Amino acid sequence: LQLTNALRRALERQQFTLHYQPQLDLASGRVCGAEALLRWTHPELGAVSPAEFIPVAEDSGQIIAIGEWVLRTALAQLAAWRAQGMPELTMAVNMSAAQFRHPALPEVIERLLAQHGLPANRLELELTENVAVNDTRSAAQIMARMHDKGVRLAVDDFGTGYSSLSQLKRFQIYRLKIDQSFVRDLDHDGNDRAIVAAIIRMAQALGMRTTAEGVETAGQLVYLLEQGCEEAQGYHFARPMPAQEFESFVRSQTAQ
Ligand code: G
Ligand code: G
Ligand code: MN
Ligand code: NA
Repeated sequence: LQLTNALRRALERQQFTLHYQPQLDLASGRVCGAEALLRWTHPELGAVSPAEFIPVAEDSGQIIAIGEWVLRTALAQLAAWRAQGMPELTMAVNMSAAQFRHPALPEVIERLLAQHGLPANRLELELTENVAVNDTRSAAQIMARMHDKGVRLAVDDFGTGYSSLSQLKRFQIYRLKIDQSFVRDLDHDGNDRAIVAAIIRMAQALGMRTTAEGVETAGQLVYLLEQGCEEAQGYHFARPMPAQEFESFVRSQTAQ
């Protein structure tokens, strides 16, 4: 309850910020995208993890307004980067189930893309497997509409939920994000190596791309490259960071 009340004021008191984690194209080694990650700093509670407050915001319905703020802020940032002449980037935004099911979402997204003159395929919506597959008809309709519009759909934390391959194909998923729990022990766990290889093969067979999450070592990166994974993110490259640091990171890379 304390958290719900504090959350209610968080938007108007501007306590939210976004951090951006670079996503790397493995073939070129270049930054090709950013994942927007929500941060909340409360004056007394300090930094509260989204893992803690997102479920609260979902239960209270506040996730709709918070999620819209995230979309608005992330797309405004992407537009600013384009205006500055930064290399072409994709912006990945995490969506919770309630937000994705909300009937106003397509209009919100279409309005924001139009307002900033952004091509729809520069936005990638990250859904968990359960949203992508097990959810209501409205979610399926929203996915179809987003896909028709050109917005990309990514399945986050892939491998930890329940999805059937036929459903994945039907929903026209653009990308599978391989959950970091399979990446963590890639250097020494044969089962994880087999699972990751199988996910990449399957994605290729279904015409989807893969992003590995939580890459922390050069060994993991080498294995992912060998297996044909297209993109990766993780502390090996960079942590989630404020927009200005993200810009410096991209500049230092393109200066090389
Ligand atoms: O970056 P971090 O470890 O703090 O993220 C924790 C969890 O919170 C992750 O599962 C991430 O997907 C989720 N998360 C981060 N930002 C957002 C957001 O803007 N919306 C939603 N729904 N989830 C988010
Ligand atoms: O659920 P989702 O994949 O959106 O959550 C991403 C979470 O993973 C964020 O909290 C982010 O801070 C965290 N993260 C990103 N890169 C790494 C990494 O290399 N190692 C670990 N342990 N966490 C990471
Ligand atoms: Mn994510
Ligand atoms: Na994930």
